[in-house]
Amino acid sequence: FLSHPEELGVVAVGFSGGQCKPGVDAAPSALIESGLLTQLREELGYKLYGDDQVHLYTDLVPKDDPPHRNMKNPRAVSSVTKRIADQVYVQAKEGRLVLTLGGDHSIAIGTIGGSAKAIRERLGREMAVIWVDAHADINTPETSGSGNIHGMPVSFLTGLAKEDNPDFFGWLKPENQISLKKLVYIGLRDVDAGEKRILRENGIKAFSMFDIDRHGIGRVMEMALAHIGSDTPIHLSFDVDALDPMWAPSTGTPVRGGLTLREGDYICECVHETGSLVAVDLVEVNPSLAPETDIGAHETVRAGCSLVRCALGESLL
Ligand code: 5AB
Ligand code: MN
Ligand code: MN
Ligand code: MN
Repeated sequence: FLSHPEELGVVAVGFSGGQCKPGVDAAPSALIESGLLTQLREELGYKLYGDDQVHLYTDLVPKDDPPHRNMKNPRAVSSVTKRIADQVYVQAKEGRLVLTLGGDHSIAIGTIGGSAKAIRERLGREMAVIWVDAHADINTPETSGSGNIHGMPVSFLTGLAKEDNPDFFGWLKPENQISLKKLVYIGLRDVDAGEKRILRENGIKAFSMFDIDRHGIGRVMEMALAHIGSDTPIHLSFDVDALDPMWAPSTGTPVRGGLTLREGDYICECVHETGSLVAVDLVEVNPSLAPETDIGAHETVRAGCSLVRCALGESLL
């Protein structure tokens, strides 16, 4: 699905407005300083495109941003994700694989919004999304208990949450959205009651930690990819909190009982192996949240780099 498989469009987004804990905005710089982009260039042979800088988008954050429909920082998140959608779209429209380094998971409104539109225009096809996360991030503004938009991106991206005002995600048009049938979750273990109802009522495909324990990650990946169907472009959105806090403690909403680093890497390898990957997000690394020692932050950044390298083909012999 890529016209230039060796070209990688990189979007680095230091944005934290989709939740309340500062620090997740420092993740792209931490990942880059630890050598991620150099490895992709020198070891994996990618040609890198996009801006070299990490975008903080402070110009898009209004001084006054009161809640709207219970959402916190709604204007900031809406205008930043709109800008991200444009950036990702430009790279994806060129036929490049797009890597976005977040940032909190609200940025996926932009990354998926941008790649879904480019894939539709370029290939005339609907893209699938593999959402790897401890959480389902499918609250509507009304079901959300926290008001944090990083728990809502999937509801806006699938049209479950509706809003016409362009200041509050009304800029998302059908071409930016994805079908609930083409969405697959892996790693779920902390899903709100309202989200469980949404998953059930819409028949959304989800592999929880229970399914991974029962079938093993190998079988789960077979089933997940079978659900999507071969020959479908895939956007992989990986929340580092899908990993167990043993491997990724520095994240805003850690949940015990998660994936091992090896299971996370395996998910990324399987997606790469399909040859259908068109975009990858790595989100929710927060280097300032390092329980006990600063080994935590270092290990989490290292885990994030490993996931990205696997998704981009490092393990191919
Ligand atoms: B993350 C929670 N469901 O809506 C909510 O880290 C947590 O992007 C959301 O997966 C976690 O606030 C968002 C309780
Ligand atoms: Mn080119
Ligand atoms: Mn998430
Ligand atoms: Mn999460």
